[in-house]
Amino acid sequence: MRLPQKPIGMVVPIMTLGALLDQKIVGKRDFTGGNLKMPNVLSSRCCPRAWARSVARCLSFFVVLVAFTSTVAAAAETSLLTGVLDRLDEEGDHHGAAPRPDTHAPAGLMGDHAHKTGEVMVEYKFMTMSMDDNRTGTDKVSDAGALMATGSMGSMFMVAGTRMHMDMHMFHLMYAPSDEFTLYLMPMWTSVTMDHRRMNGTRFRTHNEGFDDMAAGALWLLDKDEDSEWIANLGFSVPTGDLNNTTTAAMGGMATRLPYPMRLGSGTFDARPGLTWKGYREDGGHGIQFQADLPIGTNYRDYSVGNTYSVSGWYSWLLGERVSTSVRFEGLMRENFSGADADLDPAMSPMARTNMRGGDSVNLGLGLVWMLEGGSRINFEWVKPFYQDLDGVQLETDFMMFTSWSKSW
Ligand SMILES: [Cu+2]
Repeated sequence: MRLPQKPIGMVVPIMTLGALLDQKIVGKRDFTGGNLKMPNVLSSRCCPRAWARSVARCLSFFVVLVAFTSTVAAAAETSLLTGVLDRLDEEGDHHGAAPRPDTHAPAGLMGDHAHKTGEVMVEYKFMTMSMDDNRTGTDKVSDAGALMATGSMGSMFMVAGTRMHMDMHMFHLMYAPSDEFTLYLMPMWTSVTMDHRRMNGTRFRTHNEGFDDMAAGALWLLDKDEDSEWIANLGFSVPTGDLNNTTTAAMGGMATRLPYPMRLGSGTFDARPGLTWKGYREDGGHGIQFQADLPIGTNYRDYSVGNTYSVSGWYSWLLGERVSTSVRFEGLMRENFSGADADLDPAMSPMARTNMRGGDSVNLGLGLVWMLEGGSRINFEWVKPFYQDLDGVQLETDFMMFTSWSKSW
């Protein structure tokens, strides 16, 4: 009875992955050798790129559709066979001797689980992200090529970023006043280091760190039956991150404002609504999550970061009572900023351009959850973008890694 469902759930995403990888290889070109005939990255996209973008969008939605249909099929199937969540309740998700590891989603997601009345959870989550080389649209460009991709009639940028490394330390606190609502608070500390190249070939490094915007909200358990649950995330962020930090490395000792990608937050209150559906099988779990980040109004530096939308579908397998592993596909859409910080000169660097902030990506995540003695969890996920289409010139993401330790009581 289970047999037909499982191959469909696995094979189609793998085929889709193959198609996307092919597309990326075909689309890859390198702009080296001082060729000034760069495509105008600000004008409407050329046909192959527009085609690639629509294909990627179709494929990412196809992945989600497949994940959705396979999870619904699995839910229909397992509800006939078992009451997995009933057994969870009997065992006690957080109180029992052997709770399932996979009631938490892969580590790259949050807002994915609710707690029972009176429960408290503490979590420390560490995220590291590495970005190397620039990309315009789906094409890689050299460091020199990134300086030329201005789009404004032959002039070049003075500076472009060549590499960025970001670490985030997240302290996650959850408390459930009732079975229906779980409240959460998540202060974050961000550290960013970026390497740059100037037009004359010289290089320099800048660094910024401090509190990022703080996430908070309530998770609302909309519905729960014996082996599936719906959770709405009534989330928001508080602008605790500083946008004013400066560097003296760029302009020979003179303090200049750090550009958009190195700033510690949006500067606005953001609405962060989300919706998660999770289902459980005897041998694992699966789920879908939609999550948005919508800045409200304009910040004190006269701009507004772009809306962000993500959709994830994942599938997990129990490898034993204490360990589960997962595969996740994520489609991520970032819009460009509006307004502009008057202290940043958009002719200086692509990182000072509000119209070079958006882009789409499709990511693959491989995860592992490990329940320790005493009921705490280690949750790990490695995330690799395999398709990126970026507006203007921007650093491309090479990988992200999430590691967390959590315990509830
Ligand atoms: Cu929790």
